[in-house]
Amino acid sequence: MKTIKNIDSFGHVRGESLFVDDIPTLQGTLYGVTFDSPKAHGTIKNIDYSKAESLEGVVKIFTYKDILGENQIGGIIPDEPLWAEDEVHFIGQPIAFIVATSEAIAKKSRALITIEIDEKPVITTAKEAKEKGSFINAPRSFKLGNTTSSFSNCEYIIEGETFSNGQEHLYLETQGCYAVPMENGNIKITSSTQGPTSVQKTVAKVLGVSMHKIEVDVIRLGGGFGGKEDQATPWAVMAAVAVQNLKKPVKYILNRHDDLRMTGKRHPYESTFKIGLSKEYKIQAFEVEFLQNSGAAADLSPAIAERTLFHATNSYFIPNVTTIVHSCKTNLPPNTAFRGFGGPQGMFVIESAIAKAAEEIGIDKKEIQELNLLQENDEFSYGQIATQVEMENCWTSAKNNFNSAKLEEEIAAFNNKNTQYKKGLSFMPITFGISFTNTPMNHARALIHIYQDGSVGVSTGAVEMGQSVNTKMLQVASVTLGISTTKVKLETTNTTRVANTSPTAASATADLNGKAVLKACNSLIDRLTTVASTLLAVDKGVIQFKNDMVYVNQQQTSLTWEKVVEQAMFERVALSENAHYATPIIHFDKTKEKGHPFAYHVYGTAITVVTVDCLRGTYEIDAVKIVHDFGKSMNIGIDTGQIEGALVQGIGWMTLEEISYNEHGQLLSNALSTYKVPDVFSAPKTIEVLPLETLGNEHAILKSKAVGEPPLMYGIGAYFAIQNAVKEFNPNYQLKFDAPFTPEKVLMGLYEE
Ligand code: MTE
Ligand code: LUZ
Ligand code: MOS
Repeated sequence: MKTIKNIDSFGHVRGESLFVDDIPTLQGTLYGVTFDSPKAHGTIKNIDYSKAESLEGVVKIFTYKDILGENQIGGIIPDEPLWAEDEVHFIGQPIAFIVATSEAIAKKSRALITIEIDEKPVITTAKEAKEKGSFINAPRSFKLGNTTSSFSNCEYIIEGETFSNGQEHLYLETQGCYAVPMENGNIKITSSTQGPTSVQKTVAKVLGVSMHKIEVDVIRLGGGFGGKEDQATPWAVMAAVAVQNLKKPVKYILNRHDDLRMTGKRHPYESTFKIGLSKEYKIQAFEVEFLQNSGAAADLSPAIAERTLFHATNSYFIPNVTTIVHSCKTNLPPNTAFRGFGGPQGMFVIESAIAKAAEEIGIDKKEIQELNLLQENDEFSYGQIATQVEMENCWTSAKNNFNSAKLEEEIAAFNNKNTQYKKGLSFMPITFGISFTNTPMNHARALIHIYQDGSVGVSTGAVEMGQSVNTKMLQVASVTLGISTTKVKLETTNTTRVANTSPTAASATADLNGKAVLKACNSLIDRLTTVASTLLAVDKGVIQFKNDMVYVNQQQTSLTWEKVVEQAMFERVALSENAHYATPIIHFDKTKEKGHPFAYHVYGTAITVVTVDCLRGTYEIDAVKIVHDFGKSMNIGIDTGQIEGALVQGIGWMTLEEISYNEHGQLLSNALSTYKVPDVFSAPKTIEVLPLETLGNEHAILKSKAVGEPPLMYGIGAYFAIQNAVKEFNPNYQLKFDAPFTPEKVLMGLYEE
């Protein structure tokens, strides 16, 4: 298929693309700022707004008392107020919303508010929460076979603990929205959200109005990465409450500090595992208990916990599995979706367990990995039978194409010669399920207009956030209609054109919305074929639309696309179509924790090579060589970009990015000086991506598999490659599974006794 560049790239490099803050403001626009809790847990004794309110330019300070509907924004569990009432549960919890004639005045006013809080004990870690019985909901557990009995048949049994820290999304565009009053109490909100319908629904609930009074429009996001799946909502609701009350436009863009302090991140996980292997190194049994640090409210934590269980065995077949996850309630901002959605946290534990087993048995980790790779018709712990499995293909192809045997020899030779520098290598296989794990969310719609001049407008429920989903939708429309890409325009994502959408998430956006676009275009083509067949006096069956022309029996005619559209208009044929797509074959029974939740899986293998400076503890990622199962990629440039971005994000999570809260629940890593994200210097020096040759999957759009999240987990390979290098230098080093593996920890490891 002919591929095209991301349709946004030109606008982006010229600074012409519009984000929320770029929308021209209307006269009389007001600006909001949040007053949030300075304490992580306690009862509010008193708040004095008098000085803040009397500042010139302050229009009104909103609190929960101004809410006409419900003070509730929890999506999965109703456990989160928009604004705190009597109690606060994390530093950064919104208490009031100051609306003023300028942002500067609103901020000045915020500093004049005084608050007295009766402090209560603060919990910051999942373990502490579990000890105190502080949970979001009941635990979930998946079981396959019988771990208890199978451990007794194991030759090797290894137990251990792991920790993986949170991760800040650091989307370039911070959270924000612009809410404008329309007639009859209607409100239009432009939001930087991955979930326009969630915003619409929650605004309606808090305002106490029907959903049809609220229109949400999304142009594009300057990145979301999961951070705007649920957590773009509160800011839009606050602005909407103010608009409802003041009948003036209200803009609210969070500055970076406010965003970092008030929003949740990837969930930190503390886990304990037990793994059992046979004499032949076959993994017989695996038990794991995951403690998810959910923060102070549910947000998406239950769904994220569930995906951790789905990916707890990563790319391996294990006949006896018992997994359990506790969503632990702590006094941190509610943690939320982040690329991989709990999957990476699960995979880090099984990779750690295999690494520890290999160390204790005295063999190479990769031997155990390779022996246990998922095969055709293997059963996952959740009951789905694996089909069209490409795991071993990816692994073998990586080994052969990148000549890993030679790489390993070179590394051994290097390590022999050098003392200050040591190299390490790792293999990281991935298997990621595509579909929202909550089956009812797997649907989408597209609304397509063919205008009478032959140009086309496409609306879907997909939100463009840099992943280039709009470009893919445009490709689907242009290929299916047989017209050039310049004739197709992607509209903004708007709840009045495409309603009841699932968020842009789970890597499934292009599949779900693309299938709807395909269906709508096929219906339109069917009608236009009838029109063309009359014009040309031929059978419908011999007609094809291609290259902006009509073809008969593969032969180009002189009939143009425009002429057919014009004739269709004349004949009063409908030139608009709305199509709905719902993923077939998927189902899941939560009472049994069994089913077939995923339309298909994405597979791949990464080989990572690193060099550690054993004097300083610093390291470089020399190369990451990946064989990835794209199916039949519809746009290899875009898909390779997704692999590179996700990989670097995954490496950042595993090596550099260290979220730090003190015991009072205060975020210490609250700026880019204290929170290190990968830059061009810490990114791998080379990234090679080799597409696996496969037939693709019929549930993927045009057989092009979902690509957004899976490659993040290649980054886990960096942790184990660094560990291997540390072991080369210090044979006394005891394996630790405590991510991120920062240069400080590497240095300690290099010199531990
Ligand atoms: N790529 C960019 N540039 N920006 C983003 O915010 N989000 C990721 C991924 N790739 C993201 C991105 C996440 S978390 C998901 S779920 C998918 O894109 C969502 O888009 P898709 O379903 O179209 O793959
Ligand atoms: N969001 C969600 C997700 O609601 N359900 C999911 O299964 C999911 N998976 C990945 C990312 N976001
Ligand atoms: Mo992605 S975590 O599904 O937004």
